[in-house]
Order: sequence, then structure tokens, then C-alpha cells
Amino acid sequence: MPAAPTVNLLYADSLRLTDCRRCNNPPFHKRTVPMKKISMAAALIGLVLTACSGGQQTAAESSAHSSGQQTAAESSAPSSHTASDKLNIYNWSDYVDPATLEAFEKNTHINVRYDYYDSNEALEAKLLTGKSGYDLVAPSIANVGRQIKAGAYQKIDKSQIPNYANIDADLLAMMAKVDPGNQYAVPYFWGINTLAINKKLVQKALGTEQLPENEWDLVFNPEYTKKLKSCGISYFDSAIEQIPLALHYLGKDPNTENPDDIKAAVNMMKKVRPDIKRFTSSGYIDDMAAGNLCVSVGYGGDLNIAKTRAQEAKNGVEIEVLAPKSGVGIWVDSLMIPRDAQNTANAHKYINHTLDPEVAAQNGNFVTYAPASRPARALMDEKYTGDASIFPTKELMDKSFIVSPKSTDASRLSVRLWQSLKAGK
Ligand code: N2P
Repeated sequence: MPAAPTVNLLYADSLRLTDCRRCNNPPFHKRTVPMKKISMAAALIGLVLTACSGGQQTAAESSAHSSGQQTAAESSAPSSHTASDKLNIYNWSDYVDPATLEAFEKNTHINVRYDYYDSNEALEAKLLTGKSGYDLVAPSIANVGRQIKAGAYQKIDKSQIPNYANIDADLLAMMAKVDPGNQYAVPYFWGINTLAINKKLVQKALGTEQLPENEWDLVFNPEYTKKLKSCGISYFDSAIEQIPLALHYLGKDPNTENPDDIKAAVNMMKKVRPDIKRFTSSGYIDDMAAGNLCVSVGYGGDLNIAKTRAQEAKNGVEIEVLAPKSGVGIWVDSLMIPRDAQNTANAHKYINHTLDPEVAAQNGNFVTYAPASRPARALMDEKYTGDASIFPTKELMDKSFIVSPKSTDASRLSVRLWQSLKAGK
């Protein structure tokens, strides 16, 4: 068993309430270096240029590799490990079409155990014990760099991933800021942190269908929250995701490590704390779909899943996922192999499977996020590829920010302040 990674468990104390309790997928049986902000901004600009169906560049083109269409089952990539029929995946809830997992199992005769989390904090707490018990996990870009430095992962063997060539080259460039040489992290999906409304309930609570010019007023401005309290507001149950949004609303650097700025953001949220009904990073999907919340801050695709669930339920709930003009948080999630993984050949096969254009498009339509597999995008339903909350427009990206890594000190302060906010202290 390899030694445990060496980063402190920054989030361990805050996790009692943050582990995923309401994950909806069907069961399938100390020191960090902040990213260079300027170069991350450049990566963001590159990403939007190829975000939608117009752009064509893939890692294939940048590495002179042919466009991959090979599935994991067809791949005969060599394995340096003893053949195993197991694969243990720990991934975000609502982040895969179960049918693609079934196809993978059928084609490869690998049995997949698939468990869920709904926050980077929950994943990091499990991972940094050094005994995760998983072969694949999917942290966001904000946590990848420090987890690599902590020794939490094994390197990827790209020769076992023929479909690696399909990855959007701009995503790889963005990830290279935290994973130099793209040695450890293979992009899976990317998306935004935004908010959604129940149109009828919000209209009733505000007494108008006119939304504020800055849509973030709905969750940060007491003038609005005191009215919306009656129908229910939710925030992320995650300091990593929620605090940068508050900083951005205040006009401060969303990724600041300045303690005074972080305190100012939390103090602003304290003012509206009595109006916040729930802190949740996955439960808002069903609560929004059922009409139990009227405004939720959440992951863009998950909010779109809530919208779809309400439509399917024909319950009269009409959800609109907003793409606020003032900007949103942006992240990239990557598949990574933990240090203690036992079934690494199968992990590579699964990564390859997720990058197959047909599989990635099927997953993209199901989870309503933008897949890292670039050729998959042309295969997705146009109602999703044309939706700015799933494939952000250039205008939105220009106003937005990447949720970036923070130093240990800034993370500790954020966690401490976050706990007191949640406790209403
Ligand atoms: C999936 C949420 C994934 C997005 N439900 C978080 N980065």
C-alpha cells in the first residue's frame, strides 16, 4: 500500500453535512501554488473559441493524431497489471448515463462499482487518506494541482487511451496550468456554477416577472432574498464553489487569497443567511423539480437536469436556468487514477470509453454538460449545444472566472468562515 498523500485534510471538519446524501443516479449494483491568473484567463478565451460546434480543434490535431472512434472494448491496449474484472469509480452524482456504464460492462466484462459524491470537499477528504478504495475519481480544476502535489495520483498512460486524441486541446491547455504536461488528469466534462429559478414562484414572490439587472441579486441582495425566502433559496454546500461567486458579486477577485476580501464575501452572505433555506450541492435538483425551492445556486448541468425532471413530471413547475450577464464560475472536471488504485488497466479502458464521441455525446445529453470529447459535441442534441448554461457564449465567458486553486491558508480561512456561516453564527 503506498504512503498516504501528505496534504492536510482541510475539509475534514466541514464534511459531516456535505457528503452526498441525495444522489440520484440509479445504483450500479500543504502547500499549493496558486495558478497564474493571466495564463488561466488566456486559456479561458481559447476555450470559448472552440466551445460550440463551430470550432474543430482537438488534441488529435494538436498532436497530429487521427480522430479516435475506438471504444474501450475494441482497444487492445496493453496492461502492465494482472487482468482484473473490477473497476471502482467514485464520481459526481448525476454525471453519467447509466446506459453507457452498462454498455461498458457488457463490452469489456468488467464489473463497475460506481459511488457518488457531490462536492470537491467530500472527494478530497476520502482521497487524501491514501486509502480511497477507488480506481477512478473526478476532481475539479481547483483541487487537481494540490492533490497531485500531495502524491494522491498515479500518472496516466496515454498509450492505453486511443481516444485521448479527441480531447479539446483548449481544455488540455487549461489543465496543464495545474497538471504540467497533462500527466495525471484527463478532462471529462466542463461547465459553470450558476443559478436557476422556478419562474412562477419567483414571479409571485417578487410581484413581477422582471428579474434584476444583475441576476445574482436574487441570492445575494437582501432586497430580493427577503421576498424569495417564502419560496426557498438554496446555496451550494461547498465553500470552494460558493465563496468565489460571492466575491465576484462584490466586484472582488473571485480567487483572491486576501483574508479581508474572503471575510467580506462571507459577511455579505451572513446578512442574507436567515433567508437561505438549504445548503445543498445535489439535493437542489429534486427540490427545484418538485417546486420546494424557487432559486438555487448550482452546477449548470444539474440545474438543467432539474428542469428536465420537472418537464417529465408534468407537475407545472417551470424552471429557467440563468446565465447571468455579470458572469459565472467555470470549472473543468477530470478523470484521475488515485495512488492506491488496484485496477489501473480497467481505469484506462473506462477513460477511453468516456472519450468515445458517441459515448460522450450520450453522456452529454444525459447530464447536460459540455463533454471534453470534442467530436462528441456535434453529436449532441442542439437544444443543449445552443444553451448558454451548458455551452457558455463568448459574452458570458468574458465576464466569468475559473474556479481556481487556493493556498492552504486561504482554504483554511474559507472553511472556518463557511462553517460559521452555515451555523448562522
Ligand atoms: C455533476 C456535478 C459536476 C459538476 N452532478 C461539478 N464540477
